[in-house]
Amino acid sequence: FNVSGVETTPFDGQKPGTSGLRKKVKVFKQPNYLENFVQSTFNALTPQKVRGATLVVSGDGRYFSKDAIQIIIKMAAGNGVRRVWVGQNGLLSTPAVSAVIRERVGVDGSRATGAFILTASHNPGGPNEDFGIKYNMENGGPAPEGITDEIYENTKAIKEYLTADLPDVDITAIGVTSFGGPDGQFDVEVFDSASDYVKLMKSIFDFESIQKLLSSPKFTFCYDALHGVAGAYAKRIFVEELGAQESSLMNCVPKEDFGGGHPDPNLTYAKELVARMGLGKSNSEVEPPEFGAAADGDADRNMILGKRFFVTPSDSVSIIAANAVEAIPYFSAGLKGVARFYTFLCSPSLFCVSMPTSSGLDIVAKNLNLKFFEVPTGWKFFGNLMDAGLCSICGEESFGTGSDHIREKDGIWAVLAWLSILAFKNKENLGGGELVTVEDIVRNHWATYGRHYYTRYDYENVDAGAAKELMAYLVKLQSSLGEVNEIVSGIRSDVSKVVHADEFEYKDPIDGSISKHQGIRYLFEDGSRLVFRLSGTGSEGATIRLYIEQYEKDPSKTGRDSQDALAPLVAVALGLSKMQEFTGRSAPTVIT
Ligand code: VG1
Ligand code: CO
Repeated sequence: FNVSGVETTPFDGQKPGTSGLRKKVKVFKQPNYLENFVQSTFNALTPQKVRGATLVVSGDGRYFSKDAIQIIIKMAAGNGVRRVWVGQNGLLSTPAVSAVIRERVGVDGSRATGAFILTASHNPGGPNEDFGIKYNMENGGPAPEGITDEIYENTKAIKEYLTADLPDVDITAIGVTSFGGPDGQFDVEVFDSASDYVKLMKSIFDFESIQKLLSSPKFTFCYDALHGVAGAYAKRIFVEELGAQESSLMNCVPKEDFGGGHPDPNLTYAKELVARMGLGKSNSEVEPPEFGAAADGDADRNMILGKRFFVTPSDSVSIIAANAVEAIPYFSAGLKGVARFYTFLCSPSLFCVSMPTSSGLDIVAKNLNLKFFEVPTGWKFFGNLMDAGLCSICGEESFGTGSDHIREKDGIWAVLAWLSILAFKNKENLGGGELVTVEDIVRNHWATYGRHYYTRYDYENVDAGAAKELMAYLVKLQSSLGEVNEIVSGIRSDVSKVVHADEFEYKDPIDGSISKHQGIRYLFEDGSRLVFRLSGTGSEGATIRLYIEQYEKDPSKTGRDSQDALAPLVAVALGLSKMQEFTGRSAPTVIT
């Protein structure tokens, strides 16, 4: 093949957000739009990461992915990349890409040093919906801010991109296609999307004990992939490896438009699962399963449900952390031997959460005598800590949970972690005795550690100017705690005092980099918190996120309905921020 430079001019707004560049498909389809971003990424990498390198290119299978993969293959060849690895049909979940970078060895013994992941995650897909792209580094994690800033700078000055005159490559069949170019051979290797990931999961969890649980008639299970890429893994893992019934899988055929739905695993969008689990307005006569879970489009998020019971993501990560050593071989002496166990006992900080996540894990960490880190929103901030051995279990309130087995959050891992805990707690109960349920585990956790009532209000697609003004107003307001407390007590006299307010700023303890403006926090005397921040994953307008949290230590008061318990704080948050006045919205788009 021949390589040529194609002249181009910059597009505005190609700044990667919390997790890559996400825009409407129509925006991505403009001539040179994707090409500019890909070339800007190549130009931001050191030459060894491009010339002669092996790159993974795949994603959640959303509309426009197949075209994008062909474009990127040609540009990779044009930029001197030696090999491109593609999951069959272009499918790889975000956690699987991370696993492939870290673990996979190619047919010719090669290893990958990076990946383009094609996904807009939980955003809808289809010709009128969203597409997205992000670059992951050789540790398997999202490019850090230093790189994404450079990519953005490059997009503002780009004049040319390189591409090769290759034919389209068949990505439906497993195998290697080779081409000869000016620098020698270029290969495209298409491989099974699931096997590397399945192998990794089997090395972390005790599949035999999970299989006993899943095959017990006492335990019923269902999993909803919301037509995202998780479907490509669910059948292999839950049905073929662990013996769940095929009928326990819902929406597990990946679709380009996610069946027209919103592939976001929460109580609003995972309607079918929510009904099947006996939550919401279902009045079905059928007894719900004991356990249900869902994933987002790229399978890095998870929602965990028990029978008629919702587990908040903040509780979920705390419970996994509190039970990990006992229930999951990876965290006990099992897998990595004494070294890992020793680290677990001695490391000063193994748990990490993003700032808006509830302080629940903080309390577990204190109980286990471990410190923990609080990072800004977005998984890219966990990577450095993990690489330095300072973080092994981490989570975000946004249905993201994971560990240092890879450098992305991992939806199926979270489900396997919960199944492991259930299997462990029910070791003796599967034959006779009463099943310890998801709800039992959560209520026991609250009894031991107290409960963090938690809710998030999202105001989606708000006018960007109005959202900025609201944030600016809150920044200004926080400088005078006296004024804040006057407003607070004027709204609800039963809410405690604000003792601290700030704009969250993070200094990475490993590379010293500083991330500013990561959300405005109001901290109350009784441990309650309000956090306001702007989303970095939307594709249109602005999304305001409001996080509301209240800690209850008294075991007799941990069983309340969370919206009831939080009502006073919600009123304070809305009043303090003048939410309706700024946004014109009397209610949020989504409550989770
Ligand atoms: C949201 C979540 C954040 C998560 C990010 C990517 O970001 O709040 O916790 O890491 O999505 O998740 P934001 O900036 O919109 O609040 V995913 O599953 O979209 O890769
Ligand atoms: Co996702």
